[in-house]
Amino acid sequence: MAANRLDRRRFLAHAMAGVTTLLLGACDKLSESRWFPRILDSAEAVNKHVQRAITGQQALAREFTEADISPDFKSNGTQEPDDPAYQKLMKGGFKNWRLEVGGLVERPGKFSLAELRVLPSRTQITRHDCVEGWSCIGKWKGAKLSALLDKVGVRPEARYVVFFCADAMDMSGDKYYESIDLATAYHPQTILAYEMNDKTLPVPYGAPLRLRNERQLGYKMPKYIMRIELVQSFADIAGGNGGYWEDQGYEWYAGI
Ligand SMILES: Nc1nc2c(c(=O)[nH]1)N[C@H]1C(S)=C(S)[C@@H](COP(=O)(O)O)O[C@H]1N2
Ligand SMILES: [Mo]
Repeated sequence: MAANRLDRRRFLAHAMAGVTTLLLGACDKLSESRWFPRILDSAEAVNKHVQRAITGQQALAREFTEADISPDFKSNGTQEPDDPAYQKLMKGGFKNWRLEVGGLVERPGKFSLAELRVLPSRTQITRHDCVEGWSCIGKWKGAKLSALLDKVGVRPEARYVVFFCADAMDMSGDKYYESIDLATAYHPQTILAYEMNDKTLPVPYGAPLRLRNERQLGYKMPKYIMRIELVQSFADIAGGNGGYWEDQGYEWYAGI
C-alpha cells in the first residue's frame, strides 16, 4: 500500500488545497459549510499533519464578538442524560458532582465545581461546527484543561486524555466517551466549560461540565463529563477507536 514519493507529494498538495479552502471558508457565512465533506474524506494522518504544519500546533481558532452569538444555539445528541446517578446529581444542582481525574497522573483526584472555578480560566466566543453541517456561535467560560493537568501532574508515558460521560447513546447502554492528544489538551482554547453565554452551563449543553476543543468538530467536545483518564493508548477502551463516534467509523482527528 506504500505510495511512491510523487504520489505522496500530489496527495499532500491536494490536501493542502483542501486546507486553503477551509481557511477561506472560515470567513464564509455559517450556511456555507460545504467544506465539511472534504475534511472527512481526507486521510486522517495527512489532515492532522497538514493542519498543524500550516496553522501551527497552538494557533487559535477564530474568535467572534458578542454581536455574533447565535440566539438559539442548537443542542445536539443527548439533551438530558437519563442515567439515574446523573439525574440525582442534576436534581441536587450538581453540588455532589465531582470530576474524577485518574490514569497516568501523579496525583489522581476528585474536583468539585467550586474547585474547578478557582483554576485559571478562559472565556471565548467561538463557532461550533457539527459534522452534520450546522454551525452556531456561543460564548464559553471554563477552566483551562492545561491548568487541571498541571495540578494532577501528567506522567511522561501519557499520550491521550480520555473523557467519560454520563449519557448512554443507544440501547446497548454504551456511554459517550471521547479522547484528544496532549497537544490538543494543552491548547490555550481547550477548556472545561462550566458557563455558556454568561450563565451556568445548562443541561442541554452538557452541564455541569463539557469540553470546548475549538479546532475540531462538535463530536470531539464531550458533554456531561464525569471522569477524565490519562492513557498511553486508547486501544483497550470501549470499541478501541478513541471515542463513541469513532467506534461508529468517524475520524479520530476531526480538525476544522
Ligand atoms: N456526552 C455527549 N457529548 C456530546 C454529544 C452527546 O450526544 N453526548 N454530542 C456531540 C455532538 S455530535 C455535538 S455537535 C455536540 C453538541 O453540543 P451542543 O448540544 O452544545 O450543540 O456535542 C458533542 N458531545
Ligand atoms: Mo455533532
